[in-house]
Amino acid sequence: MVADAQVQNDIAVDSSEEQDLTDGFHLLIEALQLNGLHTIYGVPGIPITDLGRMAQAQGMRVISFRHEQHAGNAAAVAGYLTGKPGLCLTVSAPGFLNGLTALANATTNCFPMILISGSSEREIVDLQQGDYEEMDQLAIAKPLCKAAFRVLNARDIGIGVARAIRAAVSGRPGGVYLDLPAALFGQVMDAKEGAASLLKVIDPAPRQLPAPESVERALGVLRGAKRPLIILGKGAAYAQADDIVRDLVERSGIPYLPMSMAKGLLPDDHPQSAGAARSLVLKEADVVVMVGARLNWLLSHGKGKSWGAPGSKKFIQIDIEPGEMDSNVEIAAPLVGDIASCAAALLEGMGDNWAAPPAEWLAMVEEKRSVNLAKMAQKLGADTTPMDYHSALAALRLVVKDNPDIMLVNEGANTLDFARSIIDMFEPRKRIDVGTWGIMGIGMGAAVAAAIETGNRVLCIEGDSAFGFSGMEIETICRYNLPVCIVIFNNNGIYRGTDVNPTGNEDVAPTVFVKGIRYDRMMEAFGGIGVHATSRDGLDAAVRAALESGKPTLINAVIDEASGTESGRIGNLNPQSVVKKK
Ligand code: ADP
Ligand code: TPW
Ligand code: MG
Repeated sequence: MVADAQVQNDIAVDSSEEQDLTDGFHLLIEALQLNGLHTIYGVPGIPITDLGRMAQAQGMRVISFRHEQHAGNAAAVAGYLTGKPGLCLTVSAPGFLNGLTALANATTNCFPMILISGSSEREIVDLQQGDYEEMDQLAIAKPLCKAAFRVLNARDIGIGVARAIRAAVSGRPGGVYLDLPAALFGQVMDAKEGAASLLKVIDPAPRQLPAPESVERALGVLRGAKRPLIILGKGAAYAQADDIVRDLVERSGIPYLPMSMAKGLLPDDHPQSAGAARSLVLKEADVVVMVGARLNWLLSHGKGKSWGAPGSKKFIQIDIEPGEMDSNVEIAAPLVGDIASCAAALLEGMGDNWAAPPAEWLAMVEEKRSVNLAKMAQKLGADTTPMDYHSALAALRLVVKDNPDIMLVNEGANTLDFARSIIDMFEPRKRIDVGTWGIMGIGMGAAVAAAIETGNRVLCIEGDSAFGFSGMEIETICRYNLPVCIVIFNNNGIYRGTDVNPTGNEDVAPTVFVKGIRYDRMMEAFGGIGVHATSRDGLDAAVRAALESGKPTLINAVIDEASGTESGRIGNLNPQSVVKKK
């Protein structure tokens, strides 16, 4: 293949003349490095094995996974945490498809990433002549990501990378596919011309200022509010405008509700947090300021019973994507721009004498909040054997409180929903979870990226089913000796371990796993530390030891198999059969 590629060289190579040459491999690596992209998550193989080797040799960090989906999830999380596109590198067809789920998921979550995939020979693929791993990858990727590009000539690599970066991070961030046919890597060109063809993208995610009249309109709506509420979403966390968002919340005096991954943008114990009065504020608020959050299923589309009487609310929405406005309900004051600029403009318009929301509203929220917090404290006090979700999470809650800088990764159904509401977060962008799709399988990829990108310790709280989707990557965690502690909430299955097969035949129910699995022994197989924890104290001690040592650790936490509920907190989304079969 490489030999073929060299036939296509743009320039004739005259061996009698001393000429410095470069090739597609080197140009790609240099283009990435020039743009400050120094880490690749991927799986090697034809045609990108040498690319990984050379990237490592040139000083890039190349993190090899056991499956592309997890490398892709790592790249997406790297994008979320850094605001630069995370890179995922895959082989053609099957490797590409494995990475594509992560690319689509990144796009859905508005995380910037670039899936770079090698592909087979264009001429053969397009004539469907049966090449090795033949597939029209560009066409398949297109509907599943924000933008998709193919580079055919080495001299276009610089532009291709620049376009991919800009598409990933500008406007609403998302996933970009970059298709690189095998022949490209071996293409040779003059080194000087090659260097000149690369570009460092200038201002890849330019500020987008809101129109002054939009700001005025928003302030007008806000001034008329009697029961205002701010909802912070993961877009606000992504924007890294932490101080300005905090200023907006505090100067306005408005209660706020963090969406799952926005927890910690302001500390969850902040006096204005309405997290513990969620149902009340959603129902009763008359003006809702959405900051980098969408009115999708996670917020019941901004309508219905949980939002109180129809027409009882006005929405102000800050978002960089104009098309997001009115997606589900009317937005009374759309504020299109980046969060930092929009929040700054609102703050300026508010001035220093902005009136706090009516005391009656604040008292109503506070009362509900303290009642709910007291209820929760009581539930967390019970130390049950076997552990249930509350008793296990009571221990982990304190671990996070004592270590506010740790990165928390969380997936599962009950394991997710309980952990999200029980574990307070204290710093921005420390919580990574299943995101907009509620997807299982982000766990280990997210853990690897969290450790690599931040250098912090990572605590993963995983349902036993959720863990299974990416479990093999604990070898990756051990191989790179990452400070990751995985706690598996082992309740023998999906939602519960108690379902039975009503027919009485030998197959177990579809939601049930082998009873009493010892996941801790998997970790030992890879040289990590495995712990079997059957009590709250045992769990607490094991997690603290893991964080102290920084060694890859997996704790198999035994959870009462009857303590979960169907689909955690979203059981209402399950369709129900009305037909009764005997
Ligand atoms: P959550 O799930 O936390 O509610 P979503 O993913 O639904 O959050 O919403 C995030 C929103 O933030 C998206 O609509 C996206 O366009 C927007 N967004 C992302 N980055 C920025 C930014 N820098 N400025 C403004 N809006 C942003
Ligand atoms: C890619 C469907 C939602 S939650 C879940 C599945 C399979 C697992 C729940 O069990 P777990 O948690 O993790 O043991 P717990 O504490 O309730 O027992 N495939 C994908 N994504 C989703 N969301 C599913 C399937 C699902
Ligand atoms: Mg489970």
